[in-house]
Amino acid sequence: MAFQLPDLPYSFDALEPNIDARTMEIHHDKHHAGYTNNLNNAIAGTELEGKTIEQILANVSKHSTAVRNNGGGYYNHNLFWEVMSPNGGQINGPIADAINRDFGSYENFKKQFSDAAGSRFGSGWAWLVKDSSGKLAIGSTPNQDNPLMDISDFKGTPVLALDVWEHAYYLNYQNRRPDYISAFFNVINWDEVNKRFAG
Ligand code: MN3
Repeated sequence: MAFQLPDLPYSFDALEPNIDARTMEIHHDKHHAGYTNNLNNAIAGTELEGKTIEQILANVSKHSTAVRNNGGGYYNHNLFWEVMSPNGGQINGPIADAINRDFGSYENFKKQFSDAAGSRFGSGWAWLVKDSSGKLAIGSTPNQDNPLMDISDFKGTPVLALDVWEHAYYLNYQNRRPDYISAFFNVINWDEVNKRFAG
């Protein structure tokens, strides 16, 4: 069974004005679709057919660059769409307590996450992850790498992710990555983050 491009859980314009409809359309229908197709092409006829994306990423060092880049791109965008919502932005639930415990305050968390996203040189992702004890950490990865990959020097179970590739913001924000990062906090789907934190 090949990997499937998931539908966006909301309309292209649902996240406006924080993320514009045209960016969302191209990002999902072209970029994410491309990673999905290229991943399927890269694993076709290999031992990786039938494995879960998590199994593939956990041993990605053994596979081709195409599997690393497109497997990461497939997983990362699946997560990214889910952790945003037009009704997002209001932190609540157990993740709020864990953020206070591990970062001191929501404002400190926001600053550290924004710094990780802003200082990632070139293309990549910022992450909030948990370890096996539930402790949270913030970091970033280059390109389409992610914290599930055995080759990553930043590891953990992702609970929140932000795409800082230029394709994620350039139409609306041009070079102003900090403004895009700031707007992201208005659309974070904390209900979904809580689910991933509990899972
Ligand atoms: Mn992207």
